[in-house]
Amino acid sequence: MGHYKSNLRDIDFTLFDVLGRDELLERGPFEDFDLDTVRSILAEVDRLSRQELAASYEDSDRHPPVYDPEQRTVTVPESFRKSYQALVDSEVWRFTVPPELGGTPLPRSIYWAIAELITGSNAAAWMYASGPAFASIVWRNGTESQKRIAEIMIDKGWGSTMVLTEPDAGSDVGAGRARAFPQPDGTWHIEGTKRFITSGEHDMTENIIHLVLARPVGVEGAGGPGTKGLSLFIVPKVRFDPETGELGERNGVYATNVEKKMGLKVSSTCELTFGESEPAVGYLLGEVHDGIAQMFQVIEYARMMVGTKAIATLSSGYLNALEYAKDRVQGADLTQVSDKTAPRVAITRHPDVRRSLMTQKAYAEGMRALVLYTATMQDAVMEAEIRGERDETSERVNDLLLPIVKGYGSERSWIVLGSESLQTFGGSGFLQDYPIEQYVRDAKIDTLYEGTTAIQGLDFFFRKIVRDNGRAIGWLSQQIQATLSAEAGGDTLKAEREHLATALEDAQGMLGAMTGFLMSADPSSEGGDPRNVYKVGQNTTRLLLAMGDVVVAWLLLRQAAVALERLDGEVRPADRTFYEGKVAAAQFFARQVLPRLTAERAVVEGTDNALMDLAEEAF
Ligand code: ST9
Ligand code: FAD
Repeated sequence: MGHYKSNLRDIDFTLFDVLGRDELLERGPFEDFDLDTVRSILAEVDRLSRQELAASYEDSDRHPPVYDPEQRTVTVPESFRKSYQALVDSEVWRFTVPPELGGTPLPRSIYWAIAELITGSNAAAWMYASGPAFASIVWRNGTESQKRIAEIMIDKGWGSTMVLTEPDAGSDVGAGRARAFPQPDGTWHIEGTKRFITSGEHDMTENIIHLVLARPVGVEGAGGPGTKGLSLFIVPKVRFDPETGELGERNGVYATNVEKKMGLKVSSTCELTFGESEPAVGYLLGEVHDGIAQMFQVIEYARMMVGTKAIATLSSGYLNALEYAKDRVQGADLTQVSDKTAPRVAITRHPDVRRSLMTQKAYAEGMRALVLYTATMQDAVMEAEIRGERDETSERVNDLLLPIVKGYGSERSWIVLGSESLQTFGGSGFLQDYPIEQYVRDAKIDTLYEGTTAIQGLDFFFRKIVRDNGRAIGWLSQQIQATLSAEAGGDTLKAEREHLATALEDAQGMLGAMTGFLMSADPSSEGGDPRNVYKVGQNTTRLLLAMGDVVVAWLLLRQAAVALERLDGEVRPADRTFYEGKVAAAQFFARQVLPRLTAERAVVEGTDNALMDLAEEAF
């Protein structure tokens, strides 16, 4: 058996029973898909994930890619190459790209369900195989001739990368120093060193298309300071005929180092040096200097992917822990603990193990619902786009939810994986005999790349709430309120609804206090002190995590209400326990997690600037 344990039952329940995604099928842009077809796609991706993709997970961790500093090449392990090829051969990439590039678009919610299965079993394979998704960005933003490059990228199965980070420009992308020099033939020469570039060099594709942020030099109206002065360039590893894709000379971009990492080792993380001894030729994407906005199209997708990966790992970690706990016999039942001859029981009988397992289940299933609910916003945006319209509410709500999926999803997943899933195995969790220690190592990166949690917190408060004038968060609060008003779950979930109502109030209280700090930081207002913005900054991550808990509790409650309806009718025994588990998870989360938000609110409301006044030497 491979390491990966999927939860197709819960994916199906969330997509169709709770979020009604079947209603999108057999009409409009999705007329070719009926429910049976979609279910069989999910089942096949599930099989692929548990088998071919999971097969190389352990081996490629123990035998990571090898960097040759002489040739500046990277060789990936054979086991991983097979998984990668199986993923490419499955052609799931067709669900990402527009029809013009050979795509067969599925609703985004189904797509992200597929992504859970693949990133949970082998996230690195997903990342190496993202060339077609990158091609769709080139297609969407490119000139006519660049659209041809997008087609070639797909036809030839080329790899691709997103290239932002530099040694002195991580979170602060705008500090980037890589430069782009215009050439008489319309191309650009890129110079500089980029760091930490995922899939930056490998031997699985004949070419790699790098999407590189660099600052144009000597161009009027472009190249200023900060992120707004950055432009986005298509820089191939090997130059090629833009009509036929036939490969030409090696371009002047090389992997000058490959990092040795804590986890996700098979994913090559490269230092890329541009234009060191020969020109690194690039093409300005879309011939417009709008680099950061173009790159954010990639980043938004990648943030969703990273959150999905984290949550997928937690789900498999939980199911591995559950299987172990059912088998592991240790100690007597607590009611018989003084009887030294009492029979030994499986650890699932111990109250603390049950607390731990239910914590894992509630977070894993609640955050799966968070990903899929967010994807329903993308469904609406996609449908509107296809009609030639815009659905601004769904766009805003999707934007609001993205830092929750990425920031909250990765933080909660990593903490619960380490403190609960691994802990369930006792000392065995620390060994390489089980996948869990690799999960903990592999999932840590999710709180770091694509914007650290702190960056997600800042994005959530300043951009997604304040700059949005509270529209998206107001809309979301109304949806939660509507569930409460409709008394979803009837008497059975009355106490849980009360906990949710209090938690929503607490989160709103936190937001209110932070908005107050922000207003009092305005120097033009009476007594305004700019340093009060520090009081906001001390709490942005706290607010993000609190709102994540509220949304997860709400979605668990909605799931439980549906489960209760099903339990009212005829159900098979396996379904009965599934639905009972859904109700139990919602109850557990509402009763044991949400009450903590009242304390978090008190912390926010009591914030002062003592932390910021303290001398650095006192730390
Ligand atoms: C990385 C990669 O870590 C790790 C995994 C690699 C996986 C690769 C495979 C993935 C596949 C991808 C395939 C893609 C295909 C897609 C297919 C689609 C079907 N939302 O606030 P300002 C923009 S990579 C949208 O002043 P600062 C916006 O244009 C490294 N846009 O920022 C804005 O202008 P305006 C990841 C946003 O103070 C402009 O930026 N590194 C958003 O100048 C300036 O905004 C990071 O993530 C947003 N949320 O700069 C860096 N925010 O305001 C983290 C900003 O006029 N750091 N824009 O609209 C940050 O995010 C910083 O906050 C900062 C600050 C750099 C934005
Ligand atoms: P720093 O920005 O130096 O942050 C250090 C600490 O300070 C963090 O805790 C951070 O939260 C905090 N901090 C920084 N600024 C602020 C602030 N304003 N407010 C509050 N706290 C702050 N980049 C790419 O371009 N392409 C890739 O493909 C890619 N893949 C990666 C793969 C791996 C394995 C790794 C490790 C990184 C990758 N990155 C990639 C880079 C990644 O996106 C950055 O590491 C990340 O954005 C953080 O930047 P940094 O490491 O420089 O940390």
